[in-house]
Amino acid sequence: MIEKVLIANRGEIALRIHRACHEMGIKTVAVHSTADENAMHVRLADESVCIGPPPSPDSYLNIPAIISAAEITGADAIHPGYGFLSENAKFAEIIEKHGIIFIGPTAEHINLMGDKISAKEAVKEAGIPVVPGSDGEVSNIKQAKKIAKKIGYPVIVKAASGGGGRGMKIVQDEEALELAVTSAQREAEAAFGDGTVYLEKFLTTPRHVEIQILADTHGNVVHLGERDCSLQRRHQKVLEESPSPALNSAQRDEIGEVCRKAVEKLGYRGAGTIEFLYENGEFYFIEMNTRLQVEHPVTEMITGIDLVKEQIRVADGLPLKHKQEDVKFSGHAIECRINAEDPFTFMPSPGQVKDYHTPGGLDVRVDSGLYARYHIPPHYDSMIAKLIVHGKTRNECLMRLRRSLEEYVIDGIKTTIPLHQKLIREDDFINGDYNIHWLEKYLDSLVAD
Ligand code: MV4
Repeated sequence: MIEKVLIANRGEIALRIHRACHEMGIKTVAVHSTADENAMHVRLADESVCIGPPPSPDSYLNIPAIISAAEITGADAIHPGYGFLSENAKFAEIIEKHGIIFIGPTAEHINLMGDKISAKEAVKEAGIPVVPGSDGEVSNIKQAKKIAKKIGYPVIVKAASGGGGRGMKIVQDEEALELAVTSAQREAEAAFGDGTVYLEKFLTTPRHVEIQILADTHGNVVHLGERDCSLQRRHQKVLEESPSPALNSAQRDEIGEVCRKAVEKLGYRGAGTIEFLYENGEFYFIEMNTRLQVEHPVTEMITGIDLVKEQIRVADGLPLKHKQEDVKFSGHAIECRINAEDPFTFMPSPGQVKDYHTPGGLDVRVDSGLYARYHIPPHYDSMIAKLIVHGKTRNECLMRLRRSLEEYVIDGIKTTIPLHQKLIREDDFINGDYNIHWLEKYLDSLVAD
């Protein structure tokens, strides 16, 4: 039985995992860099180990230091959170070689989904609809031209080892194809040490809709509906919601069931997210994430299911607590990511938090490691808090979000709270009428005015 979990992360997600552990009677071990000595995740944990200096490669990405910390403290499992080592198959493998449980999928599944070509092939085989494209690597230009002609322009060149928007090139016509393929190959080789690229039809105005799944080691799989994550800037999500304003419950049940069956076929375990582009009523798979995601609370708020507890249970070999027919979707949830940044230029704004007051009341959740007088270190991601609000309807959720954003006081630094306050008052947002390009166009229009 898992009795002590080492949390290989920092910030709000480390707290989130700590909370699930303590509610399950599990002890926690925090690891931290020297920049995080006074961080909330260290203060809350039962034990803590310093694993290195501030730069992530020397601390939060330092595998030997983290394994040593687990051995010294006698942790029997490691939760990687998101980012850092969460999708590092080697890390998962080394952990298990040391007789420690990795709270996540197998190294094989992480590898399979880490390569975007093998991921696409595997999920297509398992019945998930994918974006039309090259069905594998494109290596020569003659083949690329033939495929592009068949699927029709515009097309997009993607790196097999990319993901999250890195290493992509949009191509409008045959004339531009050769340069796009060769430069994409060269850039992918330089960035990922793997120059493999593939081709897809470029969808011009899709939404980003992702399906949350949970699987145990007894063959049980459930889907927990979707999240709409279309509001993003430079591939960083800004606000997420569930359900998607674009889907009805029949569409949700249909794509959810397709994903559930596919994950069952793949023999996957743990939490996972299947990312789709959604355009003209059709779903097109792009990637699968093999980790807990930043935006998982919106799913928790509408299902009442604690995703981190379920992750720990299945890692311990226990069956999922819920069958698909037990999963009920209730109301609407929205998450605002709050960053220590200028709300309109997005310039990072680390520094000391002065006054601090969080919103509260019914159906309001704040996931954050902030406290008054805390110094936000400059070395890490600028996301410092997530405000997640639930309502019986989308409108109630929006009204509650407005008043919660008004209540939230984070003095001493710039935050993206003013952006959220403005954004959620826009007609397009209120109407749910947005796609993956909406936010960047909106931000451009603010500068132009
Ligand atoms: C696409 C696409 C259009 N067509 N693929 C960007 C992140 C990576 N996960 C995949 N991405 C895209 N792939 C095809 N065939 C447009 C994007 C894309 C995007 C996707 C989701 C959320 C925001 C985005 C912003 C720009 C481009």
